[in-house]
This record gives sequence, C-alpha cells and structure tokens, in this order.
Amino acid sequence: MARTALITGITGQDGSYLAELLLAKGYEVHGIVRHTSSLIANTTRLDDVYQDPHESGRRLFLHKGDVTDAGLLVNLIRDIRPDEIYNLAAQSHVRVSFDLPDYTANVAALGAIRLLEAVRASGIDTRYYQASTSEMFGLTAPPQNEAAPFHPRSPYGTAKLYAHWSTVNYRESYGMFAVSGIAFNHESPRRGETFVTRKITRAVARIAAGIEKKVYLGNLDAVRDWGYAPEYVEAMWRMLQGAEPVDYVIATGRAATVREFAEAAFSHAGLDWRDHVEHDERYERPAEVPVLIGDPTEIERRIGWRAEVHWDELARVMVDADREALRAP
Ligand code: NAP
Ligand code: F7E
Repeated sequence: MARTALITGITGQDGSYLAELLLAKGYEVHGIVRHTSSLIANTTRLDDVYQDPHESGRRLFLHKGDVTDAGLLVNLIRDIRPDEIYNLAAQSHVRVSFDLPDYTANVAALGAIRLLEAVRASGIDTRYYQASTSEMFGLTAPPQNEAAPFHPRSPYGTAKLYAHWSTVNYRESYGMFAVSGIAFNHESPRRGETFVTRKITRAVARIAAGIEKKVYLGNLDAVRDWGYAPEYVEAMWRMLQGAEPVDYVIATGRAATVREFAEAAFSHAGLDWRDHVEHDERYERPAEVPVLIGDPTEIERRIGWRAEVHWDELARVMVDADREALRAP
C-alpha cells in the first residue's frame, strides 16, 4: 500500500517541493488549498505535478480548506487517515505579521493546535511535522542550535513559538510522533516575490532587461543563513522517518548580509548593486532579527542531512531562473 501524506500549505514554496518529493517516492499526497474569489485554485507552484481530478490512477488530491477551520481538519484527517502530516501552512511574512498579528497567530499558532487536536479526535496513528523557524531565536546570539534560548521579535516569531511548544507538548502528553523542524531561511526560484532574496533576484532580472532601474530595500545589515528549499523538504521527510521523534535545526551553517546577497546577485548579471539599490524605511521592521546562523551539527550527525547549496550559489540560481522566466513567452 502506498503511504499517504497530508500537506497543509501545499501551494507554497516548500509545500510544492515537498509534494514533488513525496510523489516521486510513491506516496499518495493530499493537500489543503485555500479558497480564493478569483481563481479556481492557487496552484501555480504545483503545475508540474498537478493531476486533473478526472484522471485515473491519480496520487495528488487537493482539498479546499483552511487551517482556521477546525471541523474541516477533523473531517479531512478522519477520512484520509494520513501516515504523515506536514503542517506548512502559515502567514509566513515577518514584516506582514506586524500588520496582521491576530490573523498570523490564528493561522500559524492555533492552526497547529487544530491539527494536533484533529489527530487526537480521529484516533489515528500518524507522524506530524511542524514547520518551525529560526525566527523563534530572534535576538539570541549565533550560532543557534537546538539548545539555544528563544527570543522571538515579531508576531510571526511568537506565533511559531506557540506552535513549536504545542508540538513538543503533544509529544510529551500523548506520546504522539510529533516533531518540530527549526528551519533557517530557505529560498528558491519559487520563493514569494516579497521575501528579500527573490525581491532582489527578480529586480536584477528586470533591471538587466531594461524594464526597471531601481529596487528599494530596508535593512541591508541583517545576516541570514540562506539555504535551498528543495533540500530542506528532504530534511522534513527524513525527520518523519526516524526511529524516535526528535526536533532539529535545519540550516547551512553559513551566512551573509542582505548587502552581500544583493552584491552577488547583481554581479552575476554584470551589474553593480550600488547603482540600483535604494533604501526605503517602509521595508524595515519595528523589531529586527539581526543575525541568524544555524548550527546543523545534530541533523548532520544523527540523520545524515547536509545542505549542499549555499547563499552565493543560491543567488546565482535564482537570478538565472528569474532571467529565464522573463525570456519565456
Ligand atoms: P509560503 O510560500 O508563504 O507558503 C505558505 C503556505 O501556507 C501557502 O500554501 C499558503 O497558501 C498557506 N496558507 C496560508 N494561510 C493559510 C490558511 N489560513 N490555511 C491554509 N493554508 C494557508 O511559505 P514557505 O516558504 O513555503 O514556508 C513553509 C512553512 O515553513 C511556513 O509555515 C513557514 O512559516 C515555515 N518556514 C519557512 C521558512 C523559509 O525560509 N521559507 C523558514 C522557516 C519556517 P496560499 O498559497 O493560498 O497563500
Ligand atoms: O527578510 C531584510 C529583513 O523577509 C530577510 C520567512 O520565510 O525566513 C523568512 O523570514 C531579511 C530581514 O525573510 C528587505 O529586514 C531588507 O532582516 O526575506 P525576509 P525573514 O524575515 O528572515 C524565516 C526563517 C521564516 O520563518 C519566515 O517565514 O532581509 N530586508 N530589505 C528585507 N526583507 C524584505 N522582505 N524586503 C525588503 O525590502
């Protein structure tokens, strides 16, 4: 029998790569897709694996839903009886979370509780992955590992910390196989266009093509440990295959400033970043997370996962993809 997985956030960057990974491994994959007023479904990132509902032998099933609806989650989990659940759904933009703190918590914090309770209500034996984040470390000095204290600096960070501790609590209270992957920033050509890496690489492509001249950024001094998203979904899957439920930091261990990322991205297209980057305080946050550099020793040692792509190569890959997308008809 094929193993069955349920992914919340399947239409996002990570969800789409994870769906591809699990389908390639022979899984039957179910995903929750939000309703929109304008589209049949927001499934652009799933274009490569999308299967028409009328096809036979289908292994990808998309269900209209939302992690703010507890009843829907109970019914779905009871009907699908997934072997694995990956909770990737979130309002995941840190700056936006300052404008939408209530909504961000409802999705990112309470969404986890609703899923964990739905698992208990359905009485099934399943493994649960919680998409936690380096934003929970916030102001804690680097390198951050599994033992580092948490000090979140945004409504997003605090909401994710609630979901993280809820995952730990359900493991300890009910013996559930529930794990929390504390992922540092990971990017790809599928990254949302308002996150800083993609904002930069998309701007590089458009400036190189003569469509735009400038890109407006906030804090250039922030340091981030940027990895490659397809590798991070492999780490998520591996964490659910372990003999014991263990929480890990998922990171490359190397980092750069936003300025260095911009410099690398512009120079890959033969441009000088100083000619094109302007400051706009609108993109700064009420409280910044200055330095995130993960220590991936534990995940490397215990389950053999290691990041191969680092931030400078990532900048080149993303610039190439954005330039190619502009050339496509
Ligand atoms: P993303 O591209 O922003 O995707 C978020 C996904 O959540 C989308 O599919 C979105 O649906 C869905 N979603 C939002 N609100 C929802 C709701 N109320 N009900 C159901 N689905 C909802 O994020 P990502 O980069 O793939 O990240 C995946 C997860 O890992 C997120 O939880 C994020 O917070 C966490 N994380 C990400 C990083 C990173 O660097 N990428 C690092 C650490 C942790 P729509 O497509 O309809 O918007
Ligand atoms: O910002 C600075 C900004 O929005 C990175 C999410 O996936 O990773 C992501 O959160 C840095 C910050 O990502 C702009 O101030 C400067 O210091 O790309 P970002 P993030 O906030 O690190 C974590 C791990 C997650 O879990 C989140 O879900 O770049 N920055 N200028 C800017 N950031 C943006 N977005 N836009 C700018 O113009």
